[in-house]
Amino acid sequence: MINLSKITRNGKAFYLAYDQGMELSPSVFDDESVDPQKILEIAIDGNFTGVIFQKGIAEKYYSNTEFVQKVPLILKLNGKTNLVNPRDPYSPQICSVEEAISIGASAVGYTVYVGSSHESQMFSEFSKIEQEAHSKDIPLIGWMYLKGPGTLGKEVGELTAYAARLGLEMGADIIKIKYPGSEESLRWAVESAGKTKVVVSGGIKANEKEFLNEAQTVIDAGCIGMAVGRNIWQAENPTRIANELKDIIWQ
Ligand code: FBP
Repeated sequence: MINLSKITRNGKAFYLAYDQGMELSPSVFDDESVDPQKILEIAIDGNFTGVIFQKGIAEKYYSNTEFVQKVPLILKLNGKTNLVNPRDPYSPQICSVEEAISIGASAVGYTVYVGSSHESQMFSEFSKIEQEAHSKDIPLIGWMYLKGPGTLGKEVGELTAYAARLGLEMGADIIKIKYPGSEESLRWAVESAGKTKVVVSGGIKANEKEFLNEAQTVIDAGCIGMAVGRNIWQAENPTRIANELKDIIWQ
């Protein structure tokens, strides 16, 4: 088993996601959140157990700075825009494990679109990353997202459990999934993931109370934490919501 202590605290995880500039476009930012430096400040004030960047931002704002000692870096190794083929996505690898380590990453991440017809390409990239990351004791986080023609007409709860199981079988140490809509479905996904730990993503900015209620359900279902972006840095007071979320995760 790969040691997760660099990116967890007492077995729990709290990640600040900031790859949305590439994935969704800068339209999700305001004058503050468009600045990666501000995100690093939130990550430290909020005592996150990791910040998630693509390599360009990590190189320019994290590598060789004071932040290296203060918050662990999780580097996304693949990425795509939302401009191309949204119904059958493929997110190509754009950074190697070696490069991630040289930038200062404590863990690496890769998105698999479960249900995409590009499955074989993603499996092949994922398995090479898994082999290299684990040979260097670097944890691998699988973003296991349901997108593509194979998901059409299927039930989200069962598909989420399938995605979770896939993460286990492919060798992910942690998987990041979307909330499937009920505690029962999420609990089944966590069971399906076995010894692979589960975190849930934040999604679009929601009402704070509803978001925190969902976070409680996530923890009750057996997840080790959350990987959140927009619900933190789009909030009026990011540190306050981060603290409330932290209380739920480490209750
Ligand atoms: P959020 O908390 O902002 O949803 O971030 C989580 C995340 O997985 C990001 O890492 C990624 O950029 C984004 O969601 C993808 O969103 P979508 O699935 O809507 O394209």
